[in-house]
Amino acid sequence: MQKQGLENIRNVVLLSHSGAGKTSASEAMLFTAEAIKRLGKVEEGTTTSDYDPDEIKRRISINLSLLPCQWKGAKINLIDTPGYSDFVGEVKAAIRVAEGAVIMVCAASGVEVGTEQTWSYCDQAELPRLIFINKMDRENADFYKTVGQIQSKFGSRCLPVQLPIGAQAGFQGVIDLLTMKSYTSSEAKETEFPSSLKSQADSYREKLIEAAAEVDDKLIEKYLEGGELSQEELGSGLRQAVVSGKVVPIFTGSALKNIGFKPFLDAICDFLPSAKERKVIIVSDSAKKAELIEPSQDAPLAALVFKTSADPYVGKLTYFRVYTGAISSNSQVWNTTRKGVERIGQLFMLRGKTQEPIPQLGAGDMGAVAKLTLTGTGDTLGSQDKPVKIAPIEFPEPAFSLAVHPKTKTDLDKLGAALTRLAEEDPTIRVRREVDTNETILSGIGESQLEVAADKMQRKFGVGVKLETPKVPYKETITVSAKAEYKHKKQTGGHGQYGHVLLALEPLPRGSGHEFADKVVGGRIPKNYIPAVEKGVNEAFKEGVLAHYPVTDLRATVYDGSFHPVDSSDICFKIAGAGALKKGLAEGQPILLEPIMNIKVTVPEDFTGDIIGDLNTKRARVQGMDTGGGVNVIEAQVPLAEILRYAIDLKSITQGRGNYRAEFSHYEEVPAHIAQKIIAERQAEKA
Ligand SMILES: Nc1nc2c(ncn2[C@@H]2O[C@H](COP(=O)(O)OP(=O)(O)OP(=O)(O)O)[C@@H](O)[C@H]2O)c(=O)[nH]1
Ligand SMILES: [Mg+2]
Repeated sequence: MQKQGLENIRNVVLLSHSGAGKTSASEAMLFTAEAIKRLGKVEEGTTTSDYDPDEIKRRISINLSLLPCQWKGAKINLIDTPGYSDFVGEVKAAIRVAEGAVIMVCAASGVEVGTEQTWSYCDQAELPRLIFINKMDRENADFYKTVGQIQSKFGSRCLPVQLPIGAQAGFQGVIDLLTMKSYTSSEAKETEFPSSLKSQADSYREKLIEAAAEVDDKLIEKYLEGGELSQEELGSGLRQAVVSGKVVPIFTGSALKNIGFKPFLDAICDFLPSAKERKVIIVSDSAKKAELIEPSQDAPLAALVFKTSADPYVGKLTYFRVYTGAISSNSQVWNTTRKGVERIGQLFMLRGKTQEPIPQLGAGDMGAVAKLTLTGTGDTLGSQDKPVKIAPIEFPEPAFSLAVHPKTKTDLDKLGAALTRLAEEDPTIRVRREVDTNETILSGIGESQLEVAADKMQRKFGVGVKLETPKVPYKETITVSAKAEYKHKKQTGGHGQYGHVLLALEPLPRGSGHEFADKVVGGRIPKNYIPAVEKGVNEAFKEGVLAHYPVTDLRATVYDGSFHPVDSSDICFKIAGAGALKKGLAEGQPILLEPIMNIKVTVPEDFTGDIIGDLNTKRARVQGMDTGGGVNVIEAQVPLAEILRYAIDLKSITQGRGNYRAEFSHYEEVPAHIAQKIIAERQAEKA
């Protein structure tokens, strides 16, 4: 692969809802650019991008893939991303290291929720973009209807630069409105212009010329005076318009039939910004503020790590994008995020699973290196002399959790290490231990993502796990003060057993936890036995009398008792302490407590009624609502037990347009009719 200057590199992310054809289109582009010899198919599991066994099995992309190719002297680093919303972390990482985006839209199904979502990510990142209307060969494919949808959702700045020749089974090729040339067949041979499309093409071309002229004072003057813009002027005007986001050109074709990709690769080179044209935000420790730096070859190294994966052959593989300077094989760099030296072994240029060893990677380019020890996703690799830190990638917070149960004892032993690596690979996955329920909780964006994670644990790390809905950490407490007495007395042959304890229990406010106090006077229980009583009480706090849940929010005071000079011992007083507490709990009109969460649901306005209606069925108390920009943020308090699968409910109510965050607020009494059910289930479980 030849060495590239910054201005000859295009880092381009492919985005869309699942199934629009990103992976197929990237395969067609690699084939057209002769980077691969055989055109693979998603259906057959043979594409360059979807090489992972989990991707082949499910026929969807799960990971971002780097797919470089050479086109007209430029190096294009295509980055294919998953369209399924659970894998949004990969999309965010890919967007961060690209200068331009291609949004794929299916000619038959049109603009979908996922299309709007990726569009808004591009807006947030201010990413110049091209639209490709794919699947023109498919039944029901309708270019003009799709263009209409695109324009009504994303504005009139979206303008066709191509028109299709034919549609569905009759789809043959495309007309380029800039050059007024037409291309048919997968070889993209230039053919005679179809005369039937002439007047339509002229009118679309006119709109394009006007939009291109508008970005440049000289061009608009010429245009308004009725002058013809030259081919060059038209191209450069359009480029400016695309780079500044004033125009989003629409292309079309068929990935399956490999039609339309030659002119599309041209367009990527001609219209999308080069690696030189997009500044990167850096944060400096000293100044404590963000600044922008320009990509440049002649500066110390600054490279952003945007992905970490566990490769079956080389081990941990770190993907990075160089912004300034260069990075060489067999060298040392400074990890400016973690402030430590990192040894760099062999660098690779990746194309799907292919790893081509390379000596160096320069500014603007991206690649990977194996076996870094210190470095994680989001870190900057740089130089110690001039340690710049690139602003890290912002990943969405996990919103869906499942409990992980190892299948066997061997699986249990390997579980911790596997989970650590899983979280290292996917920044949207978190692992934590829930002490109250004694479960390991795996959190992420959605159910499919966690299922894939479980498959991956089995395949990559040899750890078998079952995923289950997490248990709710219920607690128990009492509602009235109570007194209880317990005498542990046994006379068996020689040495007997004797411990006698009187406890007073009183409820404490929510969130107080449990306390133990000693008010024994006159040595009725000798001081040296009090710690044993406390131990017994504390142990009994671990399991309440209603449903074996931990006891909280009460004080147990030992105020009287008696002892035997020979038969008493620590163990006897421990038993008596525990026994007294159990009796007292039963006397104190015990209740079940459940965790209440503060939840913030962000949805487009139209869904507000449905969301509130649904929350009401979940015993929620809506506390308030923030409106603005067509989006409502609903705040509510809701029992954790009701929102264990809320990510799934929310997705189905809003077709994926909503998101939410929940955090623990406090414990509250479980309503009696629900408590009865929980107690019955728990007792059945214990039996
Ligand atoms: N008829 C037709 N089918 C296509 C075309 N492009 C892709 N497909 C099919 O559509 C399905 C999805 O294609 P993919 O390339 O996997 O789509 P994707 O956008 O990568 O999907 P995700 O990875 O899930 O986001 C596959 O069955 C493809 O064979 C096309 O141009 N025409
Ligand atoms: Mg794909």
